Amino acid sequence: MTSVSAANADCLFCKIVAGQLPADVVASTERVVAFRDIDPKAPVHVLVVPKEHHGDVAVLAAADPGLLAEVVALADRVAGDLADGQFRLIFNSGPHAGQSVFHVHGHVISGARLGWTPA
Ligand code: IU
Repeated sequence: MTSVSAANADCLFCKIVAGQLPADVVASTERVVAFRDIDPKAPVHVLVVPKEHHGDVAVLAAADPGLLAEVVALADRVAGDLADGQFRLIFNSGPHAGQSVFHVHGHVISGARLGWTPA
């Protein structure tokens, strides 16, 4: 788990939230933004990100469970807007689980009938 702060100068997703790096934004709320993954693994592959910096989903859940609920709600909205409303929501947590950006993000995977081969 990593520490919480409003923004992290070295964080890629903080820079996207701040508009300092481009992203294909598909939806946003006051506290959450959703943008397309640059390396999509499904017809719909969107990252849903709290604007505030939290390192991973467990840190976010402990610090602000309401914000985690807002992340899930925006994931549901995106899957409904861009696909049939059915989706997988993945939070890679830690490098061994595949996390490479240490600003919590939910992968919304949708738009296809999904297999189940996570390992
Ligand atoms: P991960 O769960 O931390 O591995 O997910 C990070 C994702 O961020 C990964 O799927 C990348 O393709 C994606 N991404 C992005 O959308 N835009 C970027 O500029 C970079 C990574 I770097």
